[in-house]
Amino acid sequence: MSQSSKPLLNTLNGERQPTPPVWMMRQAGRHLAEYMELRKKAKNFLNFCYSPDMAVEATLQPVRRYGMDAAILFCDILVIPDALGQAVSFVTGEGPKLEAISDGEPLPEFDEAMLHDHLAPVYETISRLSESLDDCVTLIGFAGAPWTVATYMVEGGSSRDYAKTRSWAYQNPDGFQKLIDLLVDATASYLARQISNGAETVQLFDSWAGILPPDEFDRWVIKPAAEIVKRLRASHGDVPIIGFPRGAGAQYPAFAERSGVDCVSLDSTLPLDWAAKNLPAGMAVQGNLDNLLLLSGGDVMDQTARDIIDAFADRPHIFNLGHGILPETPVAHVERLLAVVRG
Ligand code: 1CP
Repeated sequence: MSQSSKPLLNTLNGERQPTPPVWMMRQAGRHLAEYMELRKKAKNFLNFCYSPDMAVEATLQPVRRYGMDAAILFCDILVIPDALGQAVSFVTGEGPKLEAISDGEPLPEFDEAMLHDHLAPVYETISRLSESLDDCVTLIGFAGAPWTVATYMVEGGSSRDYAKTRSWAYQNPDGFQKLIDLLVDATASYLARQISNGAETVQLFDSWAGILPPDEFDRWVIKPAAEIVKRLRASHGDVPIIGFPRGAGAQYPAFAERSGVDCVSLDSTLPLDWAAKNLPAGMAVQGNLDNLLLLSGGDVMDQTARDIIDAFADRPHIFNLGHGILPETPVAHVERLLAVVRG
């Protein structure tokens, strides 16, 4: 296998690197002063996502400041409901707001041409990034996984217990399946277009996968991911895919074996020795420092980072957090963590 000049892409392709490549989920935005400056110029958050000039700049900020091995597209998982016609707004301090949909109401139509038309600025952002990034940096595209995006569409925003979504899925699984199928179609098509515009890998964020019992996890998390992977393999067989079923716990190995992804992103709750032993041998993993430990910093952070690197010493490993970087995280802690990881 020929090595590219990109350590992160090589890792995803199964080639373990002497030093784990590193990036951090939600590295763009949130904790950077230069992001907050840029954010002031946008009319609202979605407008920011749909403005290639600003989105390119936000994507590049953490790469410039820290020399991360990857740039992740600056966008949000909720552009999919927005593009499907379920208007999304972000209220500062309150999170996303959508007009909730429920069982019995007609679902949005899937009109592929309309979807791509709406998301054209995102593709423009990706193609500009792909031309401007340094040779050693990997460009990551992403989308929310159907289950996680469905929770926002059904709850109308963030939720503590996802009761409406879970009730719908229990009471009328065939009806709920139609919503998931719609999201599989939209997400697969969206990711394929990100790849054809220059994304070198894509990550599927299933942030709320961890609340589902095993049968539900299989139907609403593993199967939709497997279908998206299958479609991307058909159109772009050589592009590696990262899956992040956050909170999946004991169900991580089943996801790793059956979704078809090339790499699983691990949250911080997994015991390292258990994960190293129970995930398929040789499979690439990404993770998994607690984002609060990065915020806290200090010797415990350094030691935990070394333990993570040691635990995955015999497989391809990308160093990352177990969930997104928190807004209050000091830049100095990120710098220190990078120094530890890179020796
Ligand atoms: O006003 C602002 O600046 C909005 C804050 C913000 C930002 C910077 C939101 C609102 N989204 C984003 C960007 C974003 N979101 C990225 C871009 C790249 C990066 O920051 O590095 C990515 C990858 C996401 C993904 C995302 N959005 C997820 C999955 C990952 C995760 O953290 O679990 C989820 C669940 C969302 C939904 C979302 N977007 C924003 C908010 C406040 C929320 C709700 C979160 C919740 O329900 O807890």
